[in-house]
Amino acid sequence: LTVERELSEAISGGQLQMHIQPQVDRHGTPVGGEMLMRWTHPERGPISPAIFIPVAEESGMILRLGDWVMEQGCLALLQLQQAGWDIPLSVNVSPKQFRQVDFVEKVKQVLKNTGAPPARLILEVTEGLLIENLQDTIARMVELTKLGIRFSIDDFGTGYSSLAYLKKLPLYELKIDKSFVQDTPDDANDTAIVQSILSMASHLGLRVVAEGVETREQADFLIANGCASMQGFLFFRPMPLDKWLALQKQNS
Ligand code: G
Ligand code: G
Ligand code: MN
Ligand code: NA
Repeated sequence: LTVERELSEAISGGQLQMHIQPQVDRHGTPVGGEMLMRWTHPERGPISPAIFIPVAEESGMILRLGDWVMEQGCLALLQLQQAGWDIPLSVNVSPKQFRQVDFVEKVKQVLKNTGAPPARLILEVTEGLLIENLQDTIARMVELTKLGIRFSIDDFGTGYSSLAYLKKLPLYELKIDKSFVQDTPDDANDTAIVQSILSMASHLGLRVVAEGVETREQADFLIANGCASMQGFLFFRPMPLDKWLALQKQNS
């Protein structure tokens, strides 16, 4: 309950911030970005979303956080567009958030209120979403896809769901989890797993983003195996949107 109250204060007290982590293509050119939540507690300092998201998910606070994140994502998308950056932005959606009865309606509403372009919005969902109520999940995804929104499977390969969903869902992208990328190209098993994901995605017509790319060797390996996009500390760390916009201005 304490965390719940603290998170509630965090939202109203401006302690939460959205950062952007740019994604790059094989040439290092930014082609998109993921919005990541950051919480700076007035006394305790920065608290990782890896800690507070699961708590928020457990307590139901994720619904309020999720609404806020979706709105911030749409506002960021608008800001990027206005700065001449017509690139897609990815927003994380937690399973509980997606399963709200009025989720589709809420997304439509925030798009309408902000005027953000739905065709530039990518929603990242995890495999955990796909374990229950698959028919309902498909129906919602189809409805949102009709608006132009695209779907990405985050942390691909770490969940417990079957591969059958890959042909049932209207997907645009897979994100290879950083735990697989981390030990490439040295670890033979991880190398084989990453190559297999890239090959399968290519045959299924899905875009792939590799996450957690930290070394040049990892990037070269991914590029050599046809990975279209990469995200990781080698290229950019998550940063405030303003910082990113200023960087772009400088380089243009
Ligand atoms: O940014 P970082 O790597 O510390 O994030 C840790 C975890 O928190 C990741 O699993 C990430 O997906 C999750 N996360 C970060 N921002 C958000 C968000 O806005 N919404 C949701 N649902 N999860 C987020
Ligand atoms: O689960 P999700 O993919 O949404 O979370 C992305 C998380 O990965 C974010 O918390 C982000 O801060 C983190 N991250 C991004 N790039 C790197 C990286 O190169 N190395 C590591 N270890 N983490 C990264
Ligand atoms: Mn993500
Ligand atoms: Na991930």
